[in-house]
Amino acid sequence: MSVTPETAVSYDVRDEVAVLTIDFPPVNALGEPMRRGLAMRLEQAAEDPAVKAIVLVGANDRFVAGADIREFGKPKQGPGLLELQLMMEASEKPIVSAVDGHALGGGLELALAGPFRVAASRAKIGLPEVNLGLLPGGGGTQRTTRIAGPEVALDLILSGKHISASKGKELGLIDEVTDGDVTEAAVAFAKKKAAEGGPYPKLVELTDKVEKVDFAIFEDVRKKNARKWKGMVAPFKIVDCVEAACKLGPRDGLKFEQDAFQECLEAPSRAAQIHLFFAERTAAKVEGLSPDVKLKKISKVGVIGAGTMGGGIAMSCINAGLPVTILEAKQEALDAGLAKVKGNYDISIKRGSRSQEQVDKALALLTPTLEYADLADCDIVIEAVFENMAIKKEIFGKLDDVMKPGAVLASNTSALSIDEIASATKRPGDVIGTHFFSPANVMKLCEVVRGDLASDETIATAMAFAKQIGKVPVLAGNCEGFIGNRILRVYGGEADILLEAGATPWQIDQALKDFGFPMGVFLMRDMAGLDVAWRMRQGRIEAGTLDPDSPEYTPLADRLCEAGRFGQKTGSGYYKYEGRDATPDPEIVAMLEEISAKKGITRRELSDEEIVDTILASMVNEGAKIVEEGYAQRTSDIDVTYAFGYGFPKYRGGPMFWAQQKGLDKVLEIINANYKRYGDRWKPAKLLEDRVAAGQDWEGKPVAG
Ligand code: 3H9
Repeated sequence: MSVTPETAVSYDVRDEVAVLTIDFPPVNALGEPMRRGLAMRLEQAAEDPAVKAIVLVGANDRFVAGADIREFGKPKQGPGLLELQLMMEASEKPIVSAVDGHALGGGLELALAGPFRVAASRAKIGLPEVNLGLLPGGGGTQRTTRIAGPEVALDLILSGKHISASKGKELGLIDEVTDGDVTEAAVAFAKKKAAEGGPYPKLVELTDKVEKVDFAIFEDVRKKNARKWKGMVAPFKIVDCVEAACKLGPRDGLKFEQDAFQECLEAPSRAAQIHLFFAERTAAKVEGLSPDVKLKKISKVGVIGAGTMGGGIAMSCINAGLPVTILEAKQEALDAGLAKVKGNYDISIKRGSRSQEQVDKALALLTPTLEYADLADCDIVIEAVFENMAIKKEIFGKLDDVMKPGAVLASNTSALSIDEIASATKRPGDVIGTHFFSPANVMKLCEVVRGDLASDETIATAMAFAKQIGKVPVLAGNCEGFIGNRILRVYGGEADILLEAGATPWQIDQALKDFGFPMGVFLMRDMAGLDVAWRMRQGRIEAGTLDPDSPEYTPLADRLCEAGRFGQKTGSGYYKYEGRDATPDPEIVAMLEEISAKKGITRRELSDEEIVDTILASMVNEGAKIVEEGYAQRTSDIDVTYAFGYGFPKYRGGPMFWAQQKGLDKVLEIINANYKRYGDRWKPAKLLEDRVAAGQDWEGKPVAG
């Protein structure tokens, strides 16, 4: 059934109060029919002689999730949010917003345009526009500052966090919180206000919180975050707007905010972040599953291994309220793992990100054990021991013996074949990879790796479970390195080649940092330690799967390890270290000159642009191959993987989106130039060639111009 303004907002009079119910699935966003409907109903209520007050409520227990993000970048139709807000401010009848579920972004701004808000105690409110490369453009920066003061406004709007109704009340954003039916409470509240009589407050005109402001706070925030916000537009504009709320009158402040909103709308980072918003939600969807697939209910989790990964995975689960039994082979390892988990929680208490009460509640859900039998009733068990196939197979054999039928058996492997792990059980359909990223309690990405025999139920359940514990799931096929590490290996290799061509580790790292990565390739390797990869290379050389005499073999990392330079932990690697501080080391340049000379390479100056383009083009080409080979469902899944697991700057939307913004044809040119220079490993992905030949973007839509 198509949505019309009449159905998007319905009208009902209860006890002299007009109840306007917004029903615009899925999340009651401020889309065109809804805005038209609301304008129409506000007028109807204003003119209705039987009505003394107005209540705005959202259907299906949710208020309004903000502007309709699908409309950004399209021509505006119908009344805008600002027009609705003017109508609400001008209303002679008191308007009460009844907030349940979420009031976010433009949704909260809508509620703040009226004089009063009653919220259900479970409701959450927030101004999360910054996560979309935007700022609250419906008066949010002005009203929040005037209601709660600039410090609160900066914290709320720059973090984009959702806060509880009771916190909202504490800040003055909510008038009343109820455990009962929010519409009933709002109707009663509205009747009371109508009986008391007007004029009703206009929140944008409040002054006491913007009167004695220390203006130094704005410069402090800008300075403190200058590095973190590099390349972004919205956070700086948010600070400007909150400052403007303290300096300008209410109407000028609103105008200032609208101009700043427009600038954010036009910035490329807005398109990138909105791309990621939808990409994240699309990534959770699995194509081709049987329509009657049923999710298995996950209410108890087992984790095998209490090391860094196991502990982090367990924390993610208990933070989400799921009981976890964590198993180790030896008591000392179990004790050390639990101590680490507690230590992590202590840090979060000190930082103020969690309360003692929340931590106690989470830790009460964690049960340590040394016995496999104690895992028997878990709905999912996640193995997180070190990467050794024989050990993993032994563990999965034991799990096969003890776990209840239908339990999901997951491995956190980052490199080993899920099919081979599954072969150790008599129930390969229940086996799946859940590859978390370190620190697992913080990092959002979870690659769900489907083996050939994984059942539809297991796949769907693992994807839903990842969401349940607050992760961003991406489905990957069982290829070497899955999605993320397969691409990492390719672009790490290209970075090594660039060193031999004439670059230095610090030039490459700085170029990547300037692009927006939190850290460059070589600093990251130094932090992780170079010795493990060295041993793996030696193993592969001995096994004959890696040829150290091939011209493509880049020996610098071996030279470093032979010299005992294992990275930060030994005081030197690609850099020299004083504690954690890295400095460039001329010895590395000498080593590189020798390596290049031996290979007959004349070292040359490389521009930062060439470095970034080469590294990114290699990521894009590999990403396209992964999609083409069916190991990822779609190109936007590559973006989600990189933005949520590998530090790719979110305001650039991910590597595949970057390629699209640069022009797929331009990226293909870079790939072809390298193909000519280096040969096969740069062979262009067919998917990319096909899209360029057809003048299409990744989704097959025609490219404008
Ligand atoms: C803004 O308000 C600007 C103003 O300041 C200025 C105006 C002048 N629009 O997340 P879910 C879709 S900017 C359109 O899986 P949940 C979503 O794509 C906005 N669509 O559900 C998905 O579609 P599909 C500020 C939206 O229950 C479906 O709804 N607001 C929007 O896990 C379900 O989404 C925000 O940033 C939207 N605004 O979480 C809030 N929101 O089923 C953004 C969602 O086809 N939204 N969809 O894949 C959220 O944070 C979450 O969706 C929410 C629900 C918490 C509401």
